[in-house]
Amino acid sequence: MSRMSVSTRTLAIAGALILVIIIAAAFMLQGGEEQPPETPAGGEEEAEETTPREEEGVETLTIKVDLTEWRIDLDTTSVKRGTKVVFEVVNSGNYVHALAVRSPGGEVIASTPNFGPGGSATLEVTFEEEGVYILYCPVGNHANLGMTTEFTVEG
Ligand SMILES: [Cu+2]
Repeated sequence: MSRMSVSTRTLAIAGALILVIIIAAAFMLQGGEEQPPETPAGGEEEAEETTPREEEGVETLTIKVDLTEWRIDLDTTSVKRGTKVVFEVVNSGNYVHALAVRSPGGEVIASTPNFGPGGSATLEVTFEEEGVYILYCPVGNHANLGMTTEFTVEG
């Protein structure tokens, strides 16, 4: 009886061990599969591309213009096509003057009002067309007296 008993107990223990191992293995397998895939919260907020907007590539350039008898002096005499120019015009002469801009096609595309000695005016022109423009004083015969100068727009 005692032999049988030992044998039975051994079997029971062995069976229990095997069961434990199987259960343990099952848990381990399950545990390995159950690892939740990490969903990074930061994945949604994609960095917005902050490329500085150069609006249509328009460049602005300030050019000083001096009007006197009988000449026009510019501190810059050429720009690239598409440039927006702000002419800061000063009358340093003794007569009333003004500044006008004539396109290569002969059209007057911009002009300041007439203004007196010591006065100043601002004229904004965006030069879309390539070519040689004329800047001149439209007052009286001032242009004929010398108040005229070329202004080049390069392509
Ligand atoms: Cu003039």
